[in-house]
Order: sequence, then C-alpha cells, then structure tokens
Amino acid sequence: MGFLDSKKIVVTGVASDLSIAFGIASAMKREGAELILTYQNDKLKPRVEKLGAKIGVSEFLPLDVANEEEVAKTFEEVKKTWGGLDGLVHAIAFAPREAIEGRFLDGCNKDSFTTALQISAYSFPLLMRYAAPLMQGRKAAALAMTYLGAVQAVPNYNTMGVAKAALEASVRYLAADLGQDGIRVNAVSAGPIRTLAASGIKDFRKMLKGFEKTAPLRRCVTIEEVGNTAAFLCSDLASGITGEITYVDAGFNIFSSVGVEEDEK
Ligand code: 0WD
Repeated sequence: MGFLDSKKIVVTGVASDLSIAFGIASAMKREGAELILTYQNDKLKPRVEKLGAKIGVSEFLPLDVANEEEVAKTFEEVKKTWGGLDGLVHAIAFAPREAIEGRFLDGCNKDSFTTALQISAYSFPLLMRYAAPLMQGRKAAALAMTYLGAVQAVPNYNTMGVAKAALEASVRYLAADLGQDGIRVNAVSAGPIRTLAASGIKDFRKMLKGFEKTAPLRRCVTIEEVGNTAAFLCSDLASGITGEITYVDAGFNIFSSVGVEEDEK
C-alpha cells in the first residue's frame, strides 16, 4: 500500500534521469500512483519512454506547452485513457540563454522576456485550463516547480526569476480559484540541482559550491528528496494544504549570511 494508491497523475518535464520530474515520477510510482509521462517532441520521445520503462510506466503522451492545440489534444487523450485525473505535475521551464546570464537588462528584451514567461509561467494556468475539468470531485492536486530566484535576486537567474515570480503568483490564484472544486494547487521550491536545464544557467557550479557552504544542512538536495515532497503534496496526506510554496532546499532560504566573515562563507 502506498499513499498514492489508485491516483492517476500526469507528470511533465522528464528529460533525463537527472530531471527533477524523474525524481517525482519515481517517488509517485513507488507510492502506488498510475502515471502518464509527457514528452516535449518526437526527438525526446524514445528517451522518455526508456526512462518510464525504468520505473514501470508505460503510458506516454506528447505535450509542447508552446502549442495550445496539442495541450487540448493531450488532455482529451488523458480523458479517453482514464476518464478523469487526480494529479498534474508541471516541471517545465525555458528561457533563451541571454536571459539567464550576466546583467539583467542586457538579456531582457521583449522576445526573451515573453518566451521565458510563456513557457515557464503561463504554461501552468494553460495546462490547468484543460486539466481542471478532469479533476472535478476527485480530491485532485496540481504541483509546479519553482526556485528561490522568484523572491530574491539571484545572480544570472535574471528573467527566469521574473517568470518564477509569475509562476508562484499563478499557484496562489489557481489555488484560490480551484479550491471550490476541491482541487489543491501547490509548488515546491527546490534548491539548485545539476540537471539539463540548470546547466544552461551561467556559473551554476559556483552557485552549488556556495550553496553547500551556506545551507543549514551543508549540502545540496537530491531529486529523490524533491520527489518525496512532491508525492506527499499531491496525496491526500496533504489534504489541508493549498496555495503553498514548500521549500526543499536544505534550509538555504531561511539563512542570512550577513555578519559571516567572507572566508567563512
Ligand atoms: O536547480 C534546478 N535544477 C531547479 C529546477 C531548482 C528549482 C526549480 N527547478 C525547476 C525548473 O525551473 C523547472 O521548472 O524544476 C523544473 C524542472 O527542471 P529540471 O529538472 O532542472 O530540468 P530538466 O531536466 O532540463 O527538465 C526541464 C524540461 C525540459 O528539458 P530540456 O532540458 O530539454 O529543456 O522542461 C521541458 C523539457 O522536457 N520543457 C518543455 N516541456 C513542454 N513544452 C518545454 C515545452 N515547450 N520546454 C521545456
């Protein structure tokens, strides 16, 4: 018996075995959930199918959040397959390279800003527009992935930080809106983890080193730890929690290094 037994959950954003979404899917599967994994394009399809097979998942659907027609079709397929939906995991982010390096204003133009906001933030309410009708009356839950750069100015994170702020606000507005339908909406704010997306952020390694020195637990977090928290938040164990941003970051966000000598940091 797992705490997600008989829950039917769509997980987006599995791109490699380092992906946070892979940690989430593994934890959810272990706790008894039935999963559909989505893949962004045909090139990624075989890779996602292989990763699914590793954890006993055999249902896959295409989903590029830049294409609303495809989003609509994907949820039609979910309806055909399951009749309804108990959970949705949004683990998707993208920003053009110039928007996640150097000085904020140098890389922030109309195109990079619009793309980052569309793919990384708007996509969550977009998915929920199609998912929510399938989630009615089922104690369903949705979850998004965010980062500290939403609430603090983190070097190089730049326009992605603006997108994550919009994503976190969307979590609260969706929670307020969908609570009356019994749908909960939360986010996990994870500490930095080396993944494909993270490798696009300038000086990411340096960030990891600084993080390990400063975080109260003196280490980084793993996709397994994020996965366990995500599984809990999507389960009935978290039935009283909605609209929350839960930090899984070894305590980094609560600590201020003001007053710590430079060589101790
Ligand atoms: O340190 C980190 N890695 C953190 C990541 C710390 C805190 C939060 N996050 C967030 C990310 O911002 C993202 O929202 O977690 C989520 C998952 O990120 P990840 O696991 O770090 O990244 P990755 O394994 O690269 O998966 C993100 C995936 C894409 O992978 P690639 O590497 O191919 O860009 O997002 C998907 C894609 O599979 N994706 C899309 N899916 C559908 N439609 C789209 C799209 N248009 N664009 C990207």
